[in-house]
Amino acid sequence: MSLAAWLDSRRPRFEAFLADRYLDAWPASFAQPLRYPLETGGKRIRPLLTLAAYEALASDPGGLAPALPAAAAVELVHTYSLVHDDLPCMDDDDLRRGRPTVHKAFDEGTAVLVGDALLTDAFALLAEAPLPAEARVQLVARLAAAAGYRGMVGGQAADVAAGPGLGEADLTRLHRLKTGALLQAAVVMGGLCAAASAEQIRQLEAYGAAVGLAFQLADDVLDADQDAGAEGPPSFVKLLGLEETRRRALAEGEAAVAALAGWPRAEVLVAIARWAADRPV
Ligand code: GRG
Repeated sequence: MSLAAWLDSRRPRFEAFLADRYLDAWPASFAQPLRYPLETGGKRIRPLLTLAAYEALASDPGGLAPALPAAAAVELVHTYSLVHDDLPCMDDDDLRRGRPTVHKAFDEGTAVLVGDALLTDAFALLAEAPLPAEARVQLVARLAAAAGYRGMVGGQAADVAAGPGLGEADLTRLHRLKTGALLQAAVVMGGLCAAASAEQIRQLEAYGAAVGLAFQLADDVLDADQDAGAEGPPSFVKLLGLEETRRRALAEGEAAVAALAGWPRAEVLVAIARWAADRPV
């Protein structure tokens, strides 16, 4: 099956899983801001990675139900991070995905609360997933580590503290945490939902780390124009140049593919890795 056909069939099932969430919010006026950042057209790369890893390993991959809560939990954490990243005290962005950011569409206090609510709800979803208790505990631990100070928040702290002279090693470490940790967790969580072996989890970790770095290198290529100049953020393109950054993105994509060598059902994960390394959006 082509990646496009797989996405066309899995994405609606993921969207349907999230469709009614937060309609019961109280006060009722909180429902709209809670749903707004989930409905503004994200690529859903993280939850789709979770579902692809699950399908690569599950004994009955036809039913996605065991993996949908984990996929949604990862997307909720990603969405919270974007809402908080856009706040005036962070990146102070007015637009996200071409639409007003949450604090612009509503107000700053609401945006803080939306982020808080999405983050905490992610863990409620994992705790209630239709999986054995041990798997649910592993999912909670994996997502907490990837989202927190040893993962995305730590990477964001490094970014906030970063000066203009950041070297390649520190920039790589920053992005392994800020972007890579959650992408890697998304992949591994799909494996945990499928009761993957310890060896398969190690392979998914290697795949996820390489995809995470490829995704960020490709992001820097896509943002090369807008991030140019001394006042822009540190980036791989500034350190390595456009062509070398592109080359490394492709190399990381292939490293991800190599991590799954011999897997009989890795087709979609392979296609996603190659897309992440050379993506148009
Ligand atoms: C505020 C705790 C906190 C963390 C923020 C991830 C992050 C840390 C900030 C996002 C800013 C950014 C540009 C990160 C680099 C690459 C990245 C993660 C881009 C956004 O992810 P996509 O492309 O977004 O998957 P969509 O819109 O498709 O969901």
